[in-house]
Amino acid sequence: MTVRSIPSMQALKFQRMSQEQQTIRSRDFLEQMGRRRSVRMFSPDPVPREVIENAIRVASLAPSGANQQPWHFVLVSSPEVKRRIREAAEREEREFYEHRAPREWLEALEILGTDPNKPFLESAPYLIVVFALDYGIMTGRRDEPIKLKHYYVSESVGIAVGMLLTALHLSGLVALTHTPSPMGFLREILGRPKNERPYLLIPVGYPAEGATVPGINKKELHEILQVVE
Ligand code: IYR
Repeated sequence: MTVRSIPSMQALKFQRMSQEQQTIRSRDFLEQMGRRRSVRMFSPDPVPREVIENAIRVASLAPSGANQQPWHFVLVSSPEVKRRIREAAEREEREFYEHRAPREWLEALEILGTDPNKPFLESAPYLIVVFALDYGIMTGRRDEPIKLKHYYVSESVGIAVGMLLTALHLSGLVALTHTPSPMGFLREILGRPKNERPYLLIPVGYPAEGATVPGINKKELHEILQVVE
């Protein structure tokens, strides 16, 4: 990115729907999204690369603080790099489950049945690694690098990931938001610069034959919504 310029205002492209159409669309979308699940058992079947790239394009359309788009995505399909990521993640996860995690945290995780083994990091055909950029690096007039502070980074990247997960689901894929902690190894393995903080590791693909998921429920609307009229 080079020195910024200020864009002019332009007409919004927006088409109003009838209320009937809005209702039908919203119900259909709700029903489709109700089938989204976090999946930990992947088939190694390949996925069309364009489908993943389009989902990342959708993520890139997310709103962000001052439109700074403080994200970077790395798409990994190399078996060798996936193996290195799995090894490093399992090393951290073993430490987490055996030493670092307080009992209260392990108890909260019991409903998911997770453990330090992360075979999905190799079996999923793609890993999308999401980085959050706390600052950007611009090029000055004399080609010198200038740090540009970013605003609302976690909010912006969180929204982009929400849109990414939605796009992947609606494209017929399954995914997992995985957070081995700490995730610094991702920056090293993938050779990303210091201003990029690993944010999430998202295996993507098709579910394995006979895949299972935890029998968990979402809260009802009345539990999460208060209406003020
Ligand atoms: N990162 C660990 C533990 C874990 C933590 C939470 I909070 C989860 O929702 C799921 C897992 C793991 O991936 O196993």
